[in-house]
Amino acid sequence: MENFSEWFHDILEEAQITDSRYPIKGMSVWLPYGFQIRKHTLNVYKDLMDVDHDEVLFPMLIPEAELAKEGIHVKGFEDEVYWVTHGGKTELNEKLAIRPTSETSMYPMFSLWVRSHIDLPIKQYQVVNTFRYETKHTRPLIRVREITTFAEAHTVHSSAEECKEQTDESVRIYKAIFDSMGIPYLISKRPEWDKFPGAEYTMAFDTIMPDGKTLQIGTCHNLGTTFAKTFDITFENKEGEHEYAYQTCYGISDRVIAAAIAAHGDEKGLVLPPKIAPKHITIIPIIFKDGAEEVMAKCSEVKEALQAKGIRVQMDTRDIRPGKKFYDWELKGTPLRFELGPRDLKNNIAIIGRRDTGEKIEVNLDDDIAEIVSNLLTSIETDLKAKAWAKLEESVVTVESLDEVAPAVEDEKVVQFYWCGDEECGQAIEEETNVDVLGLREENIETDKVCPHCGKPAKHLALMAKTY
Ligand code: P5A
Ligand code: ZN
Repeated sequence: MENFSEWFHDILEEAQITDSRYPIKGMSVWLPYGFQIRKHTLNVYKDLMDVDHDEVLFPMLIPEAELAKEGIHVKGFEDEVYWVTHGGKTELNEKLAIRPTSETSMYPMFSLWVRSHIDLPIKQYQVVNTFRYETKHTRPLIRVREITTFAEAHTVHSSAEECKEQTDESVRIYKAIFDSMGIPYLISKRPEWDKFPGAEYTMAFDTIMPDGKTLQIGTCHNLGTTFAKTFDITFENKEGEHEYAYQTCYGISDRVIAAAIAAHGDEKGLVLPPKIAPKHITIIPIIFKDGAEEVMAKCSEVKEALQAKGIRVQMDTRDIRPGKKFYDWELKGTPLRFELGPRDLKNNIAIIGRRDTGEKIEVNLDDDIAEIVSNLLTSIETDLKAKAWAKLEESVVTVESLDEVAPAVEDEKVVQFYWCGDEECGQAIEEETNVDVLGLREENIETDKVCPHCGKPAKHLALMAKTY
C-alpha cells in the first residue's frame, strides 16, 4: 500500500462505509454497508461482554458540578468537552457537559447503589456516542469528535486484588475481541504522563497501521479508589466497617473497525474477517441466453442450503456483467464468492473464490457446499490473523541507542528498547526523538542493559512509535 492515509480515506467512500461530507468536522454518517460491519463488530463485543456484564444506558448530559468533582479527570478532559448552555432561548442555571466518557455520569449513581459488600461486584457496560473536541487532525473512525461506537465498561469491587484481577480480565476480553477479527496488537502499560486521567495505571492495546504508525485501539484502566473517594462510593465490609470501593473501566471505539479495515485491506479494497463481514459469500450466477433458468435455480438452491447453516449469503442478480459484480464484492471485502455458469452446471461443478488469497477452488455440486464454505471461512479467519500478526512482529525492532530510533521509524518500524522507567527520562526521550513512548511491554525484568538516554540500569522493556 503506497499511501495508507489516502487508501483509507478512499476505501471508506468507495466501499460505502461512511460518508464524511457531513458538515461538522470530525463527524460522519454510517452508510448501510458500514453500519452492517459495525453491527457485527458490536455483536462480537456484546457476546463476550454479556457473559458477566450487565448492559445499561446512562444519560448523555452531565451536570458541570459532577464533571468538575474529580480534579485530575476533569483536567484531562477540560479542553475536549462540548457544553450545552441553553434550553431554547433560556440560559441554563448549570451548564451541562456532553459526555466525553461516562465516569462522572455513572459514578454518582454507583454511590447511591453501593451500600454493602453484597452489592458488589458491579460490572456494567454501555455502547453510546461520546463527544470529544479533538484538536489533533481528525479522521473518520480513527480520530472523531463524535465517537459513535464508544463501548465502555465500568466495574466496582470490594478489594484491591479483585480490582486488579478485573483489570487483567478486561485485557483478556479485549484480546479475544481483537483475535476474532485478526487484529494484531501490542499491549503495554502506559507511562505515568499518558495514563487515563484519574487512573492508577492504564494497560493499552496498540495496533500497527500499514504506514508504521500505531493506533491505540483499546484501554483498560485500574482506577483504584480515586473515583470512589471523589464520588463517595463506599460499602460496609464483612466486618461492618465502611470502605471505599475499588474500580476499573475499559473502553474501545470505532477505531476497532478502522483497525480491522487497515489490518487486512489490499489494493483491491476491503478484506473483511468473516466475523464482521456483512455477507460471508456472494453467489454470482453467470447467465447466458441458454440455460439461465437452470443456473438461477441451482444458485437459489445453494443459497438456501448455506442460509440454513447460518452462513450469511447473498445472491447478486443485478443485470450487469459478472466482471463488474466480481469487482464490487472484492472492493467490499466479502470473504468468498461462488460462481456458477451453464457449462459448470453441465459438468456439475462450481468455483468458489477466496477474497484474501485470490485462490479459486473447484467444488462438486454434489458435495456439502455449506461444509466447504464453513471450513473456508475458518481458514480465512486463521490465515488473515496469522498474516497480520507476522507483519506486526516483523515491524518491532530493538534498539540500543537513540540514534537508531529515527532510521527505524523512517523504515515504518515500532521501536523496542530497554528503559530505566524514569518519567523525566521518558519525556526527554520523546522530546529528543520526536517519537512517543507507548509504555512498558514488560515490567521489572532482569537485564544487564542500560537506558539509552540516561545510562542508568534498565528495568523494563519499553515501546516507542509514531502514533495516530
Ligand atoms: C475507558 C472507558 C476511557 O475513556 N473511560 C470509559 C475510559 N478511556 S480512553 O482511552 O479515553 O478511551 C477508550 C478508547 O476509545 C478510543 N478513542 C477514540 N476513538 C475514536 N476517536 C476518538 N476521538 C477517540 N478517543 C478515544 C481509543 O481506542 C481509546 O483507547
Ligand atoms: Zn533513563
